[in-house]
Amino acid sequence: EKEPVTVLVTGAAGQIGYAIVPMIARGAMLGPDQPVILHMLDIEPAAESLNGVKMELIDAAFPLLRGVVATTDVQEACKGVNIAVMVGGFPRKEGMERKDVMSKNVSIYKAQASALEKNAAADVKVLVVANPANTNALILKEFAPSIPEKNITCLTRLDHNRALGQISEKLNVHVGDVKNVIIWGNHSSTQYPDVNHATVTTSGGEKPVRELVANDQWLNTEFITTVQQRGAAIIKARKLSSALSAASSACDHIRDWVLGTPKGSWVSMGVYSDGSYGIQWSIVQGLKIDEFSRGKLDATAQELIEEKSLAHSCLN
Ligand code: NAX
Repeated sequence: EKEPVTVLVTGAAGQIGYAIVPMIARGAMLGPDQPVILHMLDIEPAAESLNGVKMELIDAAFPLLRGVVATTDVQEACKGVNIAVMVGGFPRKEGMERKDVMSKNVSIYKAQASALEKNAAADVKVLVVANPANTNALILKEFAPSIPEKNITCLTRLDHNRALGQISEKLNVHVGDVKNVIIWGNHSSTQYPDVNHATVTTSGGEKPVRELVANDQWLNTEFITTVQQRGAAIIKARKLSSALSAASSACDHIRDWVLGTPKGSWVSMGVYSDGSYGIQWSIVQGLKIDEFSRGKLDATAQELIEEKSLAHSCLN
């Protein structure tokens, strides 16, 4: 039998936390034969509720679950962690300036970076979910210099999956037959969901999405804005932000990172872009970028650069 893998979920008493811990305990993240130990972190005001989640995990009697730690101590939470899913953060509340939210999250991610660096396994794989996800991941990287930067990523898989879902609905094909969409840039409304390389597996072989949709107007406007604004649409409908889809996509992200993607297919992850290749994931090279795409890529890149300088100004 395999040795258990220790998975940390921060913000585990929150919505996404509540949705993701049973997925992890059932093997949706690391496979049906991989035992896991769950570490759940939240803050003091949520301690009782966090303990309730632990009680439910015990009650669900998951055979793969070999231990549960529920704590408000970040050092204890990070001890021996192999996979860290960072969901905890300070949400933007009505009337708050972007800079205020940034400042709160920058200090959380700075502190948690040090705790991970000190206590986690040397090869810990980190996935940041909490917003601003890309910038929180950048701060985490800067304050955990001993963790390889290839091991620090953020979630853009939800946007990727949303794009697959929209194509599948539009063409009335199975979502599992759609692949190779790309999400470029920030996990925000400037992100660019790109279908220029996406395909659908049909009985007649693999066909480009652009050919099957045969409606560039829809692909270049409504499709893009639907994916960009999907988070807001969920909030409007549910009065709560995406949780089950975020949790499921976070499991997909880690699963494909640890176990790999099938030959000929790729997925979207927020990664530190240094242009180089590595052993775990690699950036797909050589894709043709047309002028329309170029403009969208530049806009979202510009936003990330602005966020980075805002985050750094919060550190002073
Ligand atoms: P909730 O507010 O339900 O849960 C957040 C939890 O984090 C709370 O229990 C809170 O007590 C805890 N927390 C706050 N500060 C903490 C700290 N310093 N250490 C540990 N825990 C702390 O939010 P939820 O809906 O679960 O969303 C969590 C985060 O995911 C938010 O930042 C949200 O914006 C972000 N999202 C990111 C997505 C992505 O695709 N990257 C999509 C979904 C989601 O909106």
